[in-house]
Amino acid sequence: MNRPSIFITTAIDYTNAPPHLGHAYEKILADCYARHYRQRGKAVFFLTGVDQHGQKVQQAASRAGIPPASYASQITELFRQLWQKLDISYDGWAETTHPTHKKVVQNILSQLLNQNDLYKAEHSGFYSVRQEQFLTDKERNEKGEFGPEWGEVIELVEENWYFRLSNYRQWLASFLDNHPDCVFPPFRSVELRNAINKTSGDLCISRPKSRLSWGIEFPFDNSFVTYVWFDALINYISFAGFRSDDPSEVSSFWSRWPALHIIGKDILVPAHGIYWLTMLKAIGFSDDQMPSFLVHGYINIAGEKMSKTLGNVVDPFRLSENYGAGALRYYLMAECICGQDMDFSTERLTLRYNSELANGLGNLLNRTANMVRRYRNGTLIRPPSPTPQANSLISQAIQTWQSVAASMDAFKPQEAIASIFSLVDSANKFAEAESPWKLAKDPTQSHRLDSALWAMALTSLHAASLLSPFLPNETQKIAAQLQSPLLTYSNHSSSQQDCFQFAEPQPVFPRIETNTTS
Ligand code: ME8
Repeated sequence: MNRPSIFITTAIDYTNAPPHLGHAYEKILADCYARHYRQRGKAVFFLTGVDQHGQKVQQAASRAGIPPASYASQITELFRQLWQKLDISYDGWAETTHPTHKKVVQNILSQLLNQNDLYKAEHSGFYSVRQEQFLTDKERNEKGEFGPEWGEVIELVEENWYFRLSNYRQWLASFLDNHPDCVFPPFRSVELRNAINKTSGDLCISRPKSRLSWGIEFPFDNSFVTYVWFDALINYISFAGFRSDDPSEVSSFWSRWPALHIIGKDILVPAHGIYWLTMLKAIGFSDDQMPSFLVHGYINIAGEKMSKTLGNVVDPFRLSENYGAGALRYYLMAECICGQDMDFSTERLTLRYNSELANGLGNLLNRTANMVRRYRNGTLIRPPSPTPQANSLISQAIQTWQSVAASMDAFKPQEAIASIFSLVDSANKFAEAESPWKLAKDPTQSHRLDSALWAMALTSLHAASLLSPFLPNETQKIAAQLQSPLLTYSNHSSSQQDCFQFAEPQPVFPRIETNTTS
């Protein structure tokens, strides 16, 4: 990540149902990255939002007996509230019903028509009336039939607009051969490359208004709306200034682009890896302007996929009410391995929070604050030449910044957190070894006492600063207690800090009692 700016996006979430823990995980992951790169002095543009069109939303609205626009805006509000509760610091917000987005989508459709990348054709096939979709052989059951879940299945002939994806298939295959690193983790890149070999044909990108009205109208054929994916993917550029009427917005767009898209494993193939890359190529983006993908795994519950049918969908509002947004953010980032599925458990959340935050960092901070107040009246002056033991702890703190940056760049946030906690551990062990409470009894040990307390206070500040992308709220409280601003990558090693003035100690990480329910 040597670029001076970074453009992070997440998938925009369907507004057909309220947010679940999987949505929260993706946004927290992206937010930790956005905050981490801001701390490294990069110009970050973090875009997220909601996918408001399409059949799923139209169907959910009709079940609720309200117009799709009202339904989508109610669910949109829930997403916005959740991101606020979870301290998600996005810079751009995408709502696909926004007129600016609609204009960009229509503009792209017209461009593709003019360059002969679109054509109209008839398709005949089996169609599920209940699910309102064409069925393929993949939907047949073991008996080779369309099961009762599809309701009445009829043969239907329908005219639609198609995007000449097949014109770009060869390009996509060689692009991926030359840029396998554009997808992380590597096995997902292989999965995408294999999928390209199996794809054929073009992409149907319209739906007749007679069966789906909730979408963006074709600018040159008003009896059709745009297929939801063709509409939704464009959010990544339409809400970042691409083809804006304002030239300064357009130049900001090009200073941000290409994006790092953070998406779940279910939407790499075919949506992002095939549709989006070929769409960008057709619009005119060069190979150097292609985005990259961080593909995360799923949050499962007791080994099972979260689903309404299983009744195991975890409500992130309730979790953050019961445990606090910080505990949830911390646990998800400390335990996830980017790219792999993760089993969610409130027991693990409680265990990690209590042992690492309450007992680890919380304890370091409390004992430091209490001793500085007791032995130094709350004010600690930097000793001119700290003891070698204190210096060694301080050097570890300074080195941790590099390990954290390297782990984050390698998409290993769990390793970044582990190196911060090895620093906290060292500081607590240092406290035991130095035993400032014993040094305080002997006036000849005054310099050693100052050194020990100084190293502990400074390490608390380093650890809190390094953790701030993960725990923005709690680490601000630590900074307030140390009466000292959090450090950044540009000032951590040359900090001119020469004094700590401790405020009244407040427990920043109160223990979670194990009888709290999820
Ligand atoms: O796919 N664990 O929306 P969506 C982790 N609107 N992540 C999960 C998850 C889980 N259990 N379940 C879903 C859409 N996700 C489209 C995206 S982008 C132009 C349009 C992730 O609400 C999922 O992988 O179904 C996706 O990245 C995001 O949540 C939104 O899913």
